[in-house]
Amino acid sequence: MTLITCPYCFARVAENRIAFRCSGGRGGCEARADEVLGRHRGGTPPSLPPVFAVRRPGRRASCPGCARETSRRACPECHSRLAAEYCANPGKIVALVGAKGSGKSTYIAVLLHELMNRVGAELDASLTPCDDRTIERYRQEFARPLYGEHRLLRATQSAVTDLNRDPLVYLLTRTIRGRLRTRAESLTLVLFDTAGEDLRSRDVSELHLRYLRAADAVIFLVDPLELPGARAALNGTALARSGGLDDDPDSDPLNVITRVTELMRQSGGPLPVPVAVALSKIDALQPSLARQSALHRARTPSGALDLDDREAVHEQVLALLEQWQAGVVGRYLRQNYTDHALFGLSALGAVPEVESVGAGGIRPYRVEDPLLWLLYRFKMLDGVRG
Ligand SMILES: Nc1nc2c(ncn2[C@@H]2O[C@H](COP(=O)(O)OP(=O)(O)OP(=O)(O)O)[C@@H](O)[C@H]2O)c(=O)[nH]1
Ligand SMILES: [Mg+2]
Ligand SMILES: [Zn+2]
Ligand SMILES: [Zn+2]
Repeated sequence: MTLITCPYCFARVAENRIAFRCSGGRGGCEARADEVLGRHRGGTPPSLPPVFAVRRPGRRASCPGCARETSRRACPECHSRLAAEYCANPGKIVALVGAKGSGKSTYIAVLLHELMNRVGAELDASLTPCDDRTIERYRQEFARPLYGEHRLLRATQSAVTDLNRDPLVYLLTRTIRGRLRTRAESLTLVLFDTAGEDLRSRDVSELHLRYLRAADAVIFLVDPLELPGARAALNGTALARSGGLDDDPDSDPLNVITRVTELMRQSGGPLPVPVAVALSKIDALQPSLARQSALHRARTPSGALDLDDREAVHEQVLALLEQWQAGVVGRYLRQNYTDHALFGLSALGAVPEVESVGAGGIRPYRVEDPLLWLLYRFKMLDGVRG
């Protein structure tokens, strides 16, 4: 029995329990308040034709109320619409977490933009939004301010005050040309743009918990400017901007990693989910890194994962953590995860101004690296040496 994880409420639903929503319209059932969807999204329940269960869900079902056929599938738990492509290919859920101000929202905006453009072309991959809200939210809250107006994104509202927090759901599909046949492989990217403060253990919501536990992979963003040991390497604006959260133990990178790990843990022993831990804002530290450092050179686009480059970056980040007296991060990961990798990246490519992107524009550096590694782990991308 195939289990599908609803990318909105993260309930695990057996394929034969997928519900349908009446298509409504003329001759169809009338719209009514959908309390279930209302409870999930918060606020006034939306007015929609009813959801019904069927004995054997196929591509279509006929509504018991009006006998009309419908192809609109819905999650039985939260009544969110489940796209046909999603049900056919439930893929993997990638969770993105990090402390307040670690750069999550900016990273989402830039990563998606890169996947739609440069990296998508390199990988022969397409990125398809799974629902209209994703299209709308990406445009309004991420692309327009950052790419349209070159403004930095505002701090994400906590889910406690902003109930309208659906994740962005995309299907990343790669065409993989084998020797015998060509196949398509998909990865569902469910990016839940959490506010840093929502991951504190005390007030973590049920939804966040389900999100973390449903994740097939995790990307942790760690802001190196919040690591006291890294500050010696900073100067100018970057130095002025660092340490803003010093008084807040919840923003300590290791605290966030530990807390999230404990939330995900459902039994003893190391966690099997692959975890990518990335130092964000690496641009601020580049001046202090040796010129021949792996974190100075760009990845060579090859449509595959360069394993030598991967190892070099991992070792370099490990060495930096040691140098900054933060070696405990590496040790913690080794003890608590069976599969982890370290990264250094920059969404913006340069230290920004107070409210806007720097004069050079957005020049992402290695933002795709964690995703390439995950694709490799999920056998959707080849690894090459040399
Ligand atoms: N130097 C540098 N700074 C960055 C980069 N990305 C983000 N920042 C800075 O970090 C700040 C916070 O970034 P956000 O993306 O809003 O961080 P967040 O993790 O979403 O924060 P919350 O929503 O409050 O949890 C931005 O306003 C920028 O000043 C980067 O690539 N380089
Ligand atoms: Mg944010
Ligand atoms: Zn659901
Ligand atoms: Zn009906």
